[in-house]
Amino acid sequence: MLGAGLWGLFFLLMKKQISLFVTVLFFGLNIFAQRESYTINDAWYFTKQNISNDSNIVWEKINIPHTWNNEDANKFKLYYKGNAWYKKEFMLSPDDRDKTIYINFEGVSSYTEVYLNGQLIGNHKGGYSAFQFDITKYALLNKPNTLLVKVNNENTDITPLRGDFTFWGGIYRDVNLIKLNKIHFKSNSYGSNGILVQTPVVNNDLAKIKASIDLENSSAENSKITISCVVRDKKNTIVASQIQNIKLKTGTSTTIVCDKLQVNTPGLWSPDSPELYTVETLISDAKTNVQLDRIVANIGFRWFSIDPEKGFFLNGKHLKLIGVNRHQDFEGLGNALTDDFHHRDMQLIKDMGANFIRISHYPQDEAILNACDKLGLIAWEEIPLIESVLLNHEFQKTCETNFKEMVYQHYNHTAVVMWGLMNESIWGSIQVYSETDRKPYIERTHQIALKLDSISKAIDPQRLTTIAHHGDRDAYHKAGLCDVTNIVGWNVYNGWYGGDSKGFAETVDDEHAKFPGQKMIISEYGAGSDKRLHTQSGQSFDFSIEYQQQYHEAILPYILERPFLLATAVWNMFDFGSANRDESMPRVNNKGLCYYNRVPKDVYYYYQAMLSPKKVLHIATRDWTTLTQISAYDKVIFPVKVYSNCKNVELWVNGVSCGAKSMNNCYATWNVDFKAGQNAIIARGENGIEDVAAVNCDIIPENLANYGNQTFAIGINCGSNCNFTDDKSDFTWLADREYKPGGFGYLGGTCYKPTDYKIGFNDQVFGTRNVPLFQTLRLGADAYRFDVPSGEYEVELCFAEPKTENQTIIPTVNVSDILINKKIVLSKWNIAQENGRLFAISKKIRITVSQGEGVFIELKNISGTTLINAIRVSRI
Ligand code: GCB
Ligand code: CA
Repeated sequence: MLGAGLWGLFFLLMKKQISLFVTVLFFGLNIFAQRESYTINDAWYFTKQNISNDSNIVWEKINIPHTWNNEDANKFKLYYKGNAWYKKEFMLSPDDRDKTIYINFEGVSSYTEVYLNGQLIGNHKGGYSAFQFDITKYALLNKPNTLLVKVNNENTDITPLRGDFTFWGGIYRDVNLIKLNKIHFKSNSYGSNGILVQTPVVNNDLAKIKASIDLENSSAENSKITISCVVRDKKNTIVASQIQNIKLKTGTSTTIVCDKLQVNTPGLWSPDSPELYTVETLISDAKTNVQLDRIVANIGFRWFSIDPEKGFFLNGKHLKLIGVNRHQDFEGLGNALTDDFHHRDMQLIKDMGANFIRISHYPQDEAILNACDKLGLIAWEEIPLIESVLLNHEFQKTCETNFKEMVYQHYNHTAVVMWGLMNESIWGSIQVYSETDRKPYIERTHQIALKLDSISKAIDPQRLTTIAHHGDRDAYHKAGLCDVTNIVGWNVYNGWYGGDSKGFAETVDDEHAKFPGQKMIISEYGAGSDKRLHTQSGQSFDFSIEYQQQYHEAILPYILERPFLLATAVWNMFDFGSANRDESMPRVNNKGLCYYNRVPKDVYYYYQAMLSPKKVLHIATRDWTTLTQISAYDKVIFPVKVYSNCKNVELWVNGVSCGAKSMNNCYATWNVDFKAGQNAIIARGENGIEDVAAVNCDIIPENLANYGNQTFAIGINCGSNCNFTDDKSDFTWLADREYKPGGFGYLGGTCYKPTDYKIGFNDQVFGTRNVPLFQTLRLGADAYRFDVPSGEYEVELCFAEPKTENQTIIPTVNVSDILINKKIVLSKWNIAQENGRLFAISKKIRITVSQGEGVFIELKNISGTTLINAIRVSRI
């Protein structure tokens, strides 16, 4: 079926060769008056000063991508949100006289005003989509053009109004100059490139392609043009084409449709085989055949369906979608990233074995969408309509515009299967307003959802719509928000924000039983972890690496057992910046399967072993390579876990086999003997696959007398189940423990737990890097005792009093006498009175320990309760 179209094209190409020869002779190389597009990221000037009032402007010379928050938002909740200015000079050549010139911004956060040579040429609301302006009539040839861009990241009337991530301000994606022939593909006002490709029919035998093409003639003459659409397969062979001749009057634009394109027995696109075709669209002069404009899009052929019981089907086959959410920022750089960062992220996601990505919570760089197409990752993309809305009409309009921008700009990406309308959309309204006051907000949210859904169906009828809700399920059902979209997404945090991981299964089963027709995605689930915190008895909200592993090892099997969960996405693939957040790593949300700098955590390999078709064998000790353990012997028994999709794995430690184990849920754990110092671990699976790791072990004797004359230091992380390691000094503070004669630990008291699922408090403690050490504390302890040998010691007592608000467990005034070996060292000690709250206090006291007395630290309560956050006893 290489019908008339192809022959037509063949002749066209033949003819073009001849005319090409002719025209080259006459006009030189200028005849390829095609689009020219290049970045203008270089040598901009930046200032946060008010350039209209201030006469002493200090401009900083920078390159784009750029954000002005890469330093302050990593430190402060109140990072700079306000206006800033960017300035850039660029030249155009006299040859640009006959061209239409656009300036294109791929992403500016989040309100932008663009001035060229002193004139306002346009503005844009929204920090995550591209926009462009026609600058032809303002541009100067052969003279410097001055571009001035005002940017603001306050988001007072632009979504997101709120959200658990940093609103990095700046021109943080590429800026392009695009020069077009006067006759060209015309971008619509939502930043499409002028060509929208659909596949209205795809099956095993046939794929039909429909391209809708926007054209503009801004030349002075009426013209006759030829539009050709050519589809090529992966070997670059032409498989379909269509040619149309049209007349386009001067000063007009039009839309034409190419819908005669079809491919027999198409190679289908899927995560396992992401086969892509190209659609090349050309405008040429009908008389001379000179090419005027050209755009090439990638396209894949696939079809999909969803079923409330059976889940997702791609190309007629069941496909469980399992993947991750992705935020775009990177440690120390904010959102100002080049494409190589985006490529690496997507490769990491693919290599983990995921087949699904929720591009959250906003449209991302074109590079992300390209990677999804090429790597085979099915995508959900959404706009950042998060937590709350404004009631005014203008706000709604902006949301609609941002939504259309996303759909039009990423329309041609095969990977995208669903458009997300909003995230946890009424959570903020519930938090902020009373039951009655929130009503109009919830109603407006519903109204916006209906509108966005209808926009999606009108522009892009083949794709599905979806939405992500938080755990207050009744509220969303009551609001009608579960009845708008094709799919309903739930962010389910049992096992983290309350309850345990079993609750995850209960929640989704309950929802499914109540609403059996609902097509359900788990749009988020996750747990935080901090590389400095380790335990052998993890619990929710301790931020230990081990609890996060345990959580995911429990949840993923629940997901796999439930076909009605058509897709799931871990929150989050990467740790990310969230300036409002305190917790163990202030300014960071640490629920990533990888660290903020993209190094995978061990738990990444659990997913890889479970999901990836390739052989995986990973000794899961990389997050905890320096152990400090207590032992009565010269060795410690320590559980070593291996993640693997091998059947059996044998483990060796220091050259001795610990035996082979069969993998269950893609892991097994060996209790091995570690000696003090370096320990070498080897794991071997089938077919010669092996992994090698090293763990350094420091042993603290159970009986401290065994230290003899050695120098040593023992730290206790009071009120915590976790060891805490200072990642700069490498010193480890051990999990709190009860005193046993000969050893060390507390006498009396309780561990501070504000709720049954949290340990310690989450507010930031200032004056320290070691925030988690100070967030956990022991309440009402009578004493700590260390049965150390006699000698000279330094005792360090660490305190941080929590803030008074919501103080249900700890009294607000706490005064105690603190004694060491019966001598008062801190009398009538009132931490908050002397130092304020949420501040790290360390008192170091020198003492001489004589025979048999050890270090006996008494906390004698005067009023309120005694509290202590950490203790270190060091021999000097
Ligand atoms: C959510 C939000 C997401 C947060 C996440 C969390 O439900 O949608 O933006 O970052 O929870 O970590 O709390
Ligand atoms: Ca502590």
